[in-house]
Amino acid sequence: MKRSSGAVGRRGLRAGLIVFVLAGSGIGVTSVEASAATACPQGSVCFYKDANFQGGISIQQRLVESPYQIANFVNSHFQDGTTLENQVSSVINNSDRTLCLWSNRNFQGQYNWGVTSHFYAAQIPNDVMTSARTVPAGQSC
Ligand SMILES: [Ca+2]
Repeated sequence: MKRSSGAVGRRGLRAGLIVFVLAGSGIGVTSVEASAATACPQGSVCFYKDANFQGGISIQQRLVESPYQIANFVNSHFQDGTTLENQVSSVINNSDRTLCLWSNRNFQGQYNWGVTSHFYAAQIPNDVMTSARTVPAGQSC
């Protein structure tokens, strides 16, 4: 997945990420939302290898139940067996918690990213995320 300008370069957590859905590759918000709803089960956090929920899915149960975190993506995988580390490009958070992502292991790094409960991000900073955790809705990462 090539990096798309406009979806990267700013730091900080954001709520909802609607701006980045609109700034994606031209796919309408309505169609993205419909496909997202069917692709990621209710209550789950789903990572995708490519933008717009393409290229392979990974559903990470450790983010929606104890320990509610993955300190290093290197040993987590997409369904095709490839590592999550530095590969995630879009995210659906269909859980009741806020999802937080970082570009380095142990919740560190240049990029952090927040995806509100029951929201999605059709494009996040491409191929850099390496750790994640969830917090109760309304709490900061
Ligand atoms: Ca990717």
